[in-house]
Amino acid sequence: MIRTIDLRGRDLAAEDLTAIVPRAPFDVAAAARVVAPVIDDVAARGADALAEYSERFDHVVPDSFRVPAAAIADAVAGLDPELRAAFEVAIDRRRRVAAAEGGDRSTVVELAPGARVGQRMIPVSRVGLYVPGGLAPLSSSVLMNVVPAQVAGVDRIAVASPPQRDFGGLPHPAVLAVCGLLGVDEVYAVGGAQAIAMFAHGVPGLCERVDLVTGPGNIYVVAAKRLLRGQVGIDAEAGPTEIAVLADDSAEPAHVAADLISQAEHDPLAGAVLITDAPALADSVAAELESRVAAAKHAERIATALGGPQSAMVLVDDLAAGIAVADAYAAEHLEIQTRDAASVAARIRNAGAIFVGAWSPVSLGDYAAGSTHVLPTAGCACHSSGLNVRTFLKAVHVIDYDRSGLAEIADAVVTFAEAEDLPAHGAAVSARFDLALVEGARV
Ligand code: HSO
Ligand code: ZN
Repeated sequence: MIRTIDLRGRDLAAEDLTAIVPRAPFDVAAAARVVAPVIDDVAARGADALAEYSERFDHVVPDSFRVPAAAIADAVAGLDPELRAAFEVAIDRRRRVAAAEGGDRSTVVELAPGARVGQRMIPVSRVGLYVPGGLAPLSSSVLMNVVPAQVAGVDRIAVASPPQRDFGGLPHPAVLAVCGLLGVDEVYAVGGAQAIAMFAHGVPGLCERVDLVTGPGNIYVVAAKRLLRGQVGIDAEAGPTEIAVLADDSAEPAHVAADLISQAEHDPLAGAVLITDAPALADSVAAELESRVAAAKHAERIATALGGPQSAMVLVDDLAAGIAVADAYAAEHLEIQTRDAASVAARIRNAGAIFVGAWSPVSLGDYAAGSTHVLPTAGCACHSSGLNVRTFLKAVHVIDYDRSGLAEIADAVVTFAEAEDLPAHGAAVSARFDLALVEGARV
């Protein structure tokens, strides 16, 4: 079901390791051609266009795109107590971790007497958070988006999630319930590219435009984000989910198989990769996969994901080679199931999130570890971070020089500006001192 790629005995330094395990085809450019007219239409016709696309794509038109406060309150009131407790512990843990993510909010460096440069971290004022409906409406994504925005100090938070035909055109009740528990009252029953267009352009009489859009979504949501980036801030282009497991012969095959399956469950395009220096472990994991997939509720989706070119068991000579492969793959989620897992984890450079040892499965992080599950996919972990408090903060430099501070550096600015043939730049500095000379003062 899952293919094996044998890298043993090969000179990995001579290979392009990023090509070893490809991602599933995910043609955002093609999707962008489909959604471009949708975006233009929402910009031109507002709520009328939303109704048309809701009918076409979600097969239901909500009575009101803005979810009434009573529907959110009802969703909270109707929560099963056990589910409510699970939501609450997950929110609490994510909040406690988020509290440490903003870093030192403001700094000032005094470079010379009278020459200060500060950095103020200022929250974005208004954000639009997208929560997918799709194969499974992800109520956990509500808290993964909202909590860091709240901790950052964002004033106005709007959430959009597709209307569900089974729930009278409202978003899934679990999505509404988490909004309610978090105190978010601006919620829209709008999905897909239309939702991103609504956030980016605003819809008169319904939704004011936002400054930043975050959150995962299907390929049409990703395409809309790509097209609207610049008009609105965008967190990332999230592709299908991925898991890589770096394991040695100390790993428990049943656990490795269960973890690979857990992410394959999301999507036929999901990637599941085992990297190991223990061929016997790979054999046992393959056997476990056979039996576990057959018994899984979403067996077909899982089998497609595991059988796709984006999934593989990669055999390597040793853990150093395994680390090189894992770094090149730059998984959204990377589990380390080896002896001394913490020190192996410390040697990883590229992963969206690292799950250390036998007791830290990815699905813990999906819900309740306290970490984010909105993570870079498709190898973007080599340059990007998961959604966190800093996503919602802007760093603003504050330049505060006095006369003597500017005088001390004036020559450097004038010289630099002349070298760029931009003498008016230099003059903006020297003019201040020319004037001072006229007044009889010296620099
Ligand atoms: N694994 C997904 C997040 C998720 N899993 C939500 C379950 N619910 C992407 O990181
Ligand atoms: Zn998941």
